[in-house]
Amino acid sequence: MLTIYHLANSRSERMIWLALELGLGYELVRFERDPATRRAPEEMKEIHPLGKSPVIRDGDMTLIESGAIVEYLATKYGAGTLAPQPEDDDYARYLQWLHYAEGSAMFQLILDMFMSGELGGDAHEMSPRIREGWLQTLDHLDGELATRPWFAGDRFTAADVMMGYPLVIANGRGQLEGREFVKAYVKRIVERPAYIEAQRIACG
Ligand SMILES: N[C@@H](CCC(=O)N[C@@H](CS)C(=O)NCC(=O)O)C(=O)O
Repeated sequence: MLTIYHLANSRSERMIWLALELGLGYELVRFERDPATRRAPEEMKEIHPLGKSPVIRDGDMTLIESGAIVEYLATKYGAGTLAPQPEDDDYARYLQWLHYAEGSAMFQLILDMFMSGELGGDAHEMSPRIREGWLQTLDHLDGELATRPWFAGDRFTAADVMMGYPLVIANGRGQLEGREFVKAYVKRIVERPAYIEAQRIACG
């Protein structure tokens, strides 16, 4: 049995979304953030010592880190539907964007949020430089999505579950204005039935 440990307003939304895209059965265990600090509650450390979200359990195996979890579920349970195989033309691009999402995009986005003071405290003197780098990334992604509808190619893959998350947040921050291809991509993401249902479950 698959268990998804879900922390409110966090990356574990992706796991619920992916499970729905794949038609996987799962048990959901919810955690609320500490109201004072907005951090994960201490009980999450009983699931995994790092106490971060997302975490899944599949049988007696516990797995952390969004990219690894998404790759694991899509490869093990997707029967090739959302995970291109090495012989497929879109395989290399699939892997690139699946890993870019946390390794680069989320890293820049979170840094921009912290440095700008959006999450509390004063803006840091490095904030304009961080913001410039993140906006340049969004420009690059806009150019990529000008050539194809989904990150790997013509079909929606698990790489879009990874990349969709930071781009929906960027849209909510008003950072997609003038970046019409990314904006249209986010519209395609948020109109997917599995995405809509995942949001309902994650926020419920
Ligand atoms: N790169 C990691 C990031 C994990 C992470 O920082 N998760 C955040 C939620 S989005 C978290 O658990 N924050 C609560 C805390 O640090 O107390 C992943 O994608 O799994």
